Amino acid sequence: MRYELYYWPEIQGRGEFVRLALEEARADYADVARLPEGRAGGMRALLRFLGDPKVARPPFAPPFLVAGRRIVGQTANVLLFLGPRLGLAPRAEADRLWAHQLQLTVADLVEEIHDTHHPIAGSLYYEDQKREAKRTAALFLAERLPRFLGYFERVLENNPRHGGWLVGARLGYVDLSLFQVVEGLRYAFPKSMARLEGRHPKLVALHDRVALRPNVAAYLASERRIPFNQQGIFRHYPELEAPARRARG
Ligand SMILES: N[C@@H](CCC(=O)N[C@@H](CS)C(=O)NCC(=O)O)C(=O)O
Repeated sequence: MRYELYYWPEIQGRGEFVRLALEEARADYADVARLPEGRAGGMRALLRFLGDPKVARPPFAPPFLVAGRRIVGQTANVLLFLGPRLGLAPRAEADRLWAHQLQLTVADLVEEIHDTHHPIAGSLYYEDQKREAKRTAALFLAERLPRFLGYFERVLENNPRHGGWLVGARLGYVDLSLFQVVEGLRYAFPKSMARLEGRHPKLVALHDRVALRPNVAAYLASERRIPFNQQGIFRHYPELEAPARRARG
């Protein structure tokens, strides 16, 4: 099966969670919007798909995947679809649901990370919501991030298979996503991560093991991996890590 991934060509964004699964499995896929502009590739192909009135089940936003006649949108849903096909999902239904639940929690975390620099609206520039971003980021780093990281650490600790992966005894798509979250957080919030990582040794170990997977390592070293930048979900604005000013009164 040749898969077509549709995602914005210049950022890792949410598309990266799908890319990592396809790359780990060495799946045959095209990153359509990054292909030369034409009927079968480029941004026009992506936009045409989004706007095509003939598509009965259109995706709301990228990333989405085309597999034969099927079009699958929503990152967690794409991974739910791809997981068993790429050998990155557990067999039992209860375990698949659990993996999907964790992936949806990753999606929640990603949304909150995005909101640290765009708390008011995605359509406004960061510079136009900087004050609100500072408040949002301070609360995110003090309250929400430790809660999310602590949760995933607990999930790793509680996995009865104790193999270092989130679900069962084998690497799955959620492990790849959590690797990406740690990578992104290190880029966006290096000081906070330096402070928090010591408390989350299993999460750090998971990250390191994923980075050593031969297919992942080859991908990360390739030109297919877009570097982090200031347009994606993970952005490094040093001012968002500055210590919060004490509230008065
Ligand atoms: N919940 C969706 C969110 C999709 C999403 O927000 N995609 C962004 C890029 S990462 C986008 O292009 N949004 C355009 C829009 O919402 O209009 C998912 O996890 O896939």
